[in-house]
Amino acid sequence: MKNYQQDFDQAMEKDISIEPKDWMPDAYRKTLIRQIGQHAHSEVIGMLPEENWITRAPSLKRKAVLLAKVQDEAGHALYLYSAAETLGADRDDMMDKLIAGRMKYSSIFNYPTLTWADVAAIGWLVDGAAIVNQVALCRTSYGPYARAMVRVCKEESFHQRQGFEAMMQLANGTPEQKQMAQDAVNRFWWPAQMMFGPSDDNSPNSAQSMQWKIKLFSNDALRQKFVDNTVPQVHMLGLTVPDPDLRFNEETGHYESGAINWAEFNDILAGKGPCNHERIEARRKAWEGGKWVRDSAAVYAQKQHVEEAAKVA
Ligand code: FAQ
Repeated sequence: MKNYQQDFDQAMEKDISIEPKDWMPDAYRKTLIRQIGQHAHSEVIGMLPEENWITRAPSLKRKAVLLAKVQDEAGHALYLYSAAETLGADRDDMMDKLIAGRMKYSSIFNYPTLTWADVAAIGWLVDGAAIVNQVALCRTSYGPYARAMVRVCKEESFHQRQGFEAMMQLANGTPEQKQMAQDAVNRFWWPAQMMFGPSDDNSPNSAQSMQWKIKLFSNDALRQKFVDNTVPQVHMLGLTVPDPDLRFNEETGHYESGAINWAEFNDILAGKGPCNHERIEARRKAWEGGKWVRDSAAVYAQKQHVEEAAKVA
């Protein structure tokens, strides 16, 4: 008799990706739906703080770039919802759970974008952090998720560069513009680090997800990579890192950061961040407002199906 668990374990050992029709443990499927669903929701909610600036971008060029970026994020959500559907998840159900607060999205999108520099900081720091996490996910064990990440990473790297370039222009501008850039770094530096999740000794899902090769690196390892990549970029801009305890360790070749404010992170996860309510409300309105479009598309698809079936008969 076929031993499904053994085949799965061997695939894990040999780094053979798991595909939708392969047998997989229920808990593996559940964990993937949780993570991919949260990731998809983050892309959708992540459009809101940026969309807020489309009408106020400082030039036509900036507006065109921002529009393209926000559209890319919608595309990422579509790949990710589709990947979750290959595991048997239902898109409407995932959306209902998001709106009811029973599925999470990234903590970072509960902060407001107060100035244009915040939009630049999102492109540079938030997409920068997302890339560090997602490059690792290009080799995650579930095939459809890994393949979606390859394309997402290409687009995110364009986002990161445009954010850095927008930041560079501000940092090299008037003293007021430079101050605006510094204020944005001050606001987004720590929240960007929190995107990687709780510290390793406080991350309930990591051990199992690493055993299943869903996660290839721990939360802290990826956070460290982000800090090592980004501190020199802050300095290159002539700005400062808002961490008085930051120091470079010559022996390890890594930056050592000060303590993260985990109480702030936990508050955000508990729905008590500055924009939690506003973000979910915006999503609820869009979801309810778009119902007639989804219903019409479903009726049209059904009609096409009946007509095709009649032709075959
Ligand atoms: N925010 O045990 P762990 C982007 C939750 S994409 C909210 O360590 P895990 C693109 C976690 O779900 C950004 N919740 O969990 C863009 C779990 O709760 P649960 C999104 C968080 O899954 C840019 C609990 O805490 N990227 O930005 C967060 O092993 C610009 C315990 O944590 C992804 O989703 C958080 N930051 O590791 C778009 C990447 N961290 O579910 C627009 C894929 C943790 O048990 C504009 N996801 N939690 O109730 C992952 O790699 C992982 O899910 C982690 C968390 C690393 C986020």
